[in-house]
Amino acid sequence: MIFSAIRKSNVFARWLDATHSWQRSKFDRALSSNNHKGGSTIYALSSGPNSFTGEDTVEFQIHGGPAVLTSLMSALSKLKFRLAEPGEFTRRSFYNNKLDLTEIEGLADLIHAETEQQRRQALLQADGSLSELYNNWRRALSHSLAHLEAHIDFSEEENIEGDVLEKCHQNLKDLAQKIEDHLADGRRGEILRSGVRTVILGKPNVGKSSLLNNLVQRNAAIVTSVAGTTRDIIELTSNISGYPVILADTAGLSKNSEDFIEKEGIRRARLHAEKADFIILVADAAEFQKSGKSFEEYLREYVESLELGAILGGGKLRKNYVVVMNKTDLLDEEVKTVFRGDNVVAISCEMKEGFQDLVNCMTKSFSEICGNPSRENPTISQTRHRTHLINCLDHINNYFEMNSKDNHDAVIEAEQIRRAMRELGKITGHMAPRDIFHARAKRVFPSFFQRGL
Ligand SMILES: Nc1nc2c(ncn2[C@@H]2O[C@H](COP(=O)(O)OP(=O)(O)O)[C@@H](O)[C@H]2O)c(=O)[nH]1
Ligand SMILES: [Mg+2]
Repeated sequence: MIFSAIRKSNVFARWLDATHSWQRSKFDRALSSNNHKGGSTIYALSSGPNSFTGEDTVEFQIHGGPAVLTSLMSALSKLKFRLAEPGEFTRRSFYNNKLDLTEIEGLADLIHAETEQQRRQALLQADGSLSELYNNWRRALSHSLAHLEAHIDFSEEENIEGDVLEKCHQNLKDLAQKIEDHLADGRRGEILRSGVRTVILGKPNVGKSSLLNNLVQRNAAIVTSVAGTTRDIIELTSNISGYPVILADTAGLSKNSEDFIEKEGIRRARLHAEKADFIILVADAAEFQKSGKSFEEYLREYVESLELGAILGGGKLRKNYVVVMNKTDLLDEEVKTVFRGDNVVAISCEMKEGFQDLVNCMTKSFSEICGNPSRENPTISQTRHRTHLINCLDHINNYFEMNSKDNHDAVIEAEQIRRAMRELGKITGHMAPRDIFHARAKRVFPSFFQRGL
């Protein structure tokens, strides 16, 4: 149970002595005079500004019975404490400049992280990896803006270096490139945060639902020998090697279905596949054996017959996929060795064989799809960040476009850089104008300070 003090200084001053050291005995007395006998209560004091909120905070460890808790809460409320509102501690740490918005988002993600990889990404963000990156970029913009404004105000005076503008343009170009590279990350952080959307596709009766059940280790989807059993999409979340996965079982893709419901199921399966991050294409190994074709030929014709060419990438399968040859228990021994290829796995749902190979193959792809976030290379984890970064880049590009025209107006151009800064500030929750002032004041006009102007 967490309480926050409403009148911080007044409340805590009573339990601090003249040297600001915490007097537990005084606090004990205050609680007992309000009818709370805590027994063996442990107090942990974090003094501001080094606490989570930046304010003085005390934590209690008490016996967990409801009566002890009620008595403590009642005593505390008489001592002018009240219950914290939801998120109030975090809000206070934001207002006290202890955490910025990206760190708060990271903290929320950390609390909700369900898999190891999500935890790692959230922890990096909560520890300020994204803030550091965006703050550095914001500082770079503010530096350029300061020089641009100095150029506007004083370009005719001699104390402005001639190549200031060129250097400034180069810095802005470098920054725009960095933002572009950061944006072209294949949405890695966002996918890791929300889960890798994985769709199981294939002909009816090849064992798609059996595969789903084996991956989530329960009978989630109905398995029968009747073709067209699965009609709607069945979606389940799972944790595969620390990666969060949203697995979708679909209706078998058959061209000749006359059944209205099955047709609708197929339409939905295709739509889902188009949006998927990863595709598991299931085929019947026994059917391949019967066909007498080479594996490559069979696979090509199978993809064509399902009309998956466009989704999987023009006949050639796109990168984020695995081909699963199911029902290997029905194969002759010598046929089992023909399934070769980086993204091909042979399994038997019936005998529960080959699943380790499948999981290894999926893990390898997921690590590429989700990336490996690090302190040096943090990834965008929210669409909100992406939107502001795109806006920021647009403003920088607008700046160069305006600047390339005849009779351009330097003041209007500079405003684009100010807007670009503001967009980065919106990601971290910082305000831009104060930064511009500091940059102008400290970096560009140090002599004004010396002269006391
Ligand atoms: N022999 C054998 N039969 C399987 C295997 N996997 C699934 N089946 C059978 O194939 C039929 C269709 O399975 P199902 O999972 O419903 O296929 P779906 O239509 O693709 O979802 C069922 O009768 C399953 O018992 C396997 O590995 N070996
Ligand atoms: Mg099915």
